[in-house]
Amino acid sequence: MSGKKTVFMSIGTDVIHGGHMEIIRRAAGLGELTVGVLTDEVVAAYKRHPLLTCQERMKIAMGLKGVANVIRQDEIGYAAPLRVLRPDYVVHGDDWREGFQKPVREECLRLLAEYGGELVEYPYSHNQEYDRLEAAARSQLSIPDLRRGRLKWLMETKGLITCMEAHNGLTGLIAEKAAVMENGAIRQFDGMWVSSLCDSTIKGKPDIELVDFSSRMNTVNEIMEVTTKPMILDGDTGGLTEHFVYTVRTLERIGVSAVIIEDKIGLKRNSLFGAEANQQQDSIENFCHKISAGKRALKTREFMIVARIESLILEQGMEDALARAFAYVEAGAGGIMIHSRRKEPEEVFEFCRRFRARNSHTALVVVPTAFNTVVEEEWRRRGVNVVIYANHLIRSGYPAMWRTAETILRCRRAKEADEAYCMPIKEILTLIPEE
Ligand code: SPV
Ligand code: MG
Repeated sequence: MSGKKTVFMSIGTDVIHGGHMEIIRRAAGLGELTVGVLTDEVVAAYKRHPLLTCQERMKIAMGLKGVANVIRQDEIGYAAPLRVLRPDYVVHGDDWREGFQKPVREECLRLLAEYGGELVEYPYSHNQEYDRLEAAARSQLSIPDLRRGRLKWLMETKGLITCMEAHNGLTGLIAEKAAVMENGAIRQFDGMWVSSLCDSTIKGKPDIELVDFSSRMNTVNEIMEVTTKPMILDGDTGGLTEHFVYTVRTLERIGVSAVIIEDKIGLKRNSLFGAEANQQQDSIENFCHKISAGKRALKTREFMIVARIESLILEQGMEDALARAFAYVEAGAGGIMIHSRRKEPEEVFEFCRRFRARNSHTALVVVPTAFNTVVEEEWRRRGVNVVIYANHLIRSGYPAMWRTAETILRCRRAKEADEAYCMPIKEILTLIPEE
C-alpha cells in the first residue's frame, strides 16, 4: 500500500470557476483527491436546480487536473463517503462555519474524529464576478423550456413536492426564496400555485371565473418575471373545451408546468363553499372530452393537465370520485387532484388508498386547506405527489394589513403601527435590489 495521504471534497456547483480550481489544487497537494459530486436532488434542495445533471458534472470533475477519483454523493452530509473512504483529510471552504451548513460541518468533524481524520479549511473569498456567474446560471432557470419540465422532474426525483400559492411578484418571491434550515439541509417550496381564489381576491373580485384569462395571464407573467420555480395554474373549470385548447397551448408555451381544471360546469363557486353554493358537476363524458382535447393540443411531454374531482365537495360520494378519477386518467389526465372541505382527512385518505390500489403512476395532488393537520411525510406514505398550500400568503397578509390600517385610524398617526407591525423603510427600499 502506498503511503500517500487521501483527501475528500464535495462539489455541488455546475459553474466551476477559478475559486473552485484553487481549492482543488490545494486539496490535490495534500494527497490523492476524491471528489464527491452531489446529486441533482441534493443541489436542487440546498441551492438551485443544477443546469447540468449529476452525470455530466461527474464527467467534468473527472477531467479536472488534480482529481484522482469521482464518486456520486447522495446526501449533503459526509457520513457515507467518510465511512467508506476514511480519507486523511476533508477539504472545504471556511464559509460553512456559519449558516445552514454549520451542522454539516459539525457532523463531519465528529466523523473525522472517529478515526483520526482531519478537516482542512481554506478561506472563502467573495468574488463579485463569481456571484454574477451564479446569478446568470440561476436566471437560466426561468427560461420556459427549462422551467416547464422541472415540475415532473421534481416529482419523479423527490416523490412528493410542495407548492406555495403566489398571487403577484412579491408573493412569488416569497414562494421562491422562503427557506428554513434543518439538520444541515435547507427546506424550500418546490413550486408555486397560482390560485383562482387568491388571484381574484387580490383584485377585489369573487372567485367565480370573473377574472378573465388575460388578467390571469398577467399575474402568471408577473410572477414568472421574478422567479424560477415551476408553476401550477389553477385553471378553474377550463372554460369551454374549444377555448381550453388555446389556454393549454399558451400556458405550455410560456413555461407553466401544469394546469389543474375542476369538473364543474356553469357558474363556478369556490369549492370550500361545498354543496351550500349552487354548483353543478360536469358529466364524466364531457369532462373527459375536455381533457382529451387539451392533451391533443400539447406540444411537449412536459406539460401536465391535472383533473380535479369535485365529487366529495359536492357530496356525490366516494364511488363517483373514484369512477371519475379512472375515467379522467383514461382520457389523458397526467394527474388527479382530489378535493375535500372536511376538517378530517379520512375521505381523502380513502380516496388515495383506493386510487393507488389500481393506479401507481398517475400524480396525485391534494390541497389541504380544510384538512390541515396532516404532515407532508404522511401524504407521501399515502401515495400523494403534490401538496399545495393554496391560499396561505393572502390569508396571512390580509389580516396583517387590516391591523395596521386600524391601528393608524385609532392612533391618528403612524408611529404605533410603524413600531408594532411595519418593517423599517430602509429594509423595504432595498428589499428588491436593482440588478
Ligand atoms: C384555489 O386556490 O383557488 C382553489 C383551491 O381552487 S380551493 O380554494 O380550495 O378551491
Ligand atoms: Mg380555484
